[in-house]
Amino acid sequence: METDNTVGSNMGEKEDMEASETPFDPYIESLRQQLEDQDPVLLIAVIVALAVVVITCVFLKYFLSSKTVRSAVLLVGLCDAGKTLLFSRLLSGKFKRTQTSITDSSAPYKAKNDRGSTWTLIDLPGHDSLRSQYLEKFKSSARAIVFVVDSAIFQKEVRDVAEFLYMLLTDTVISRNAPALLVACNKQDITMAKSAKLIQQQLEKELNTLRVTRSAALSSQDGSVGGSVFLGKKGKDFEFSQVPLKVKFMECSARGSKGEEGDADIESLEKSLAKL
Ligand SMILES: Nc1nc2c(ncn2[C@@H]2O[C@H](COP(=O)(O)OP(=O)(O)O)[C@@H](O)[C@H]2O)c(=O)[nH]1
Ligand SMILES: [Mg+2]
Repeated sequence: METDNTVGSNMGEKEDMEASETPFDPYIESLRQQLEDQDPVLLIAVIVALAVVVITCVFLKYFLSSKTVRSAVLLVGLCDAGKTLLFSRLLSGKFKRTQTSITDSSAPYKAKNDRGSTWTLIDLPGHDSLRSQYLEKFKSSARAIVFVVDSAIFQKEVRDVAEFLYMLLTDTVISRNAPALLVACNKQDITMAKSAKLIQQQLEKELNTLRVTRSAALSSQDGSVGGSVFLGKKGKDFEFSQVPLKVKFMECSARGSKGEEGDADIESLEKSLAKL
């Protein structure tokens, strides 16, 4: 009797153990039964719906991120055009003595509009040897390019300015993204300064000649330079309206008419930055 009891209780324990090892078995079994009973069409529909949700999420993320990535406003131009002073004026309104920049500096810039958009303002060094290297780094994130021109000595620099612009306008990445190109004709406080209209006309003329010489150089080099787009429309004199970028010429003075203590005259630039 005693032994029977022990055997019985042992078997009971064994059963308990088996049951506790897989406590979900009955549920999984019934779930599988239900799924088998169900219409396979419904199952496919559920899977398709899930896939659509996942794909939408991926697309949204890609779309939103590609929009947020392009939030940089680049300050470019030749040396001493006034980029660094403009950078400081846009950010704090203050006058700052500047030194030739050899590296880039960036800061968040709050546009003066109701939306309160914030762009990353980037001051690029203008020196020949560093120019393309920094441009390469930032061009794909550019929402706008502020091209600063020294209007006071423009006549002397017109060729260099045109060459710099040619490089920007024939860049594949820049033409594809088509950021706004704001040409800031700076130093208008100086009496010798050329007007924005005159600067635009002279640059169009210079770019027109540059295009002829450059494409001649390209074809004689069996076109292996590649990677650049044709400037403007073939068979037509070059005009800024022909490029995919929205180009706007404006006059400004980072120094301002009242000198170092006064405010800068940069309203037109600020207005354009607010509309980006
Ligand atoms: N008169 C005048 N001088 C300016 C103006 N903007 C910049 N400058 C001066 O031009 C020089 C070069 O300016 P900077 O900002 O360093 O040029 P960057 O090389 O393009 O960064 C500095 O001495 C500035 O004070 C301006 O609107 N008017
Ligand atoms: Mg500088």
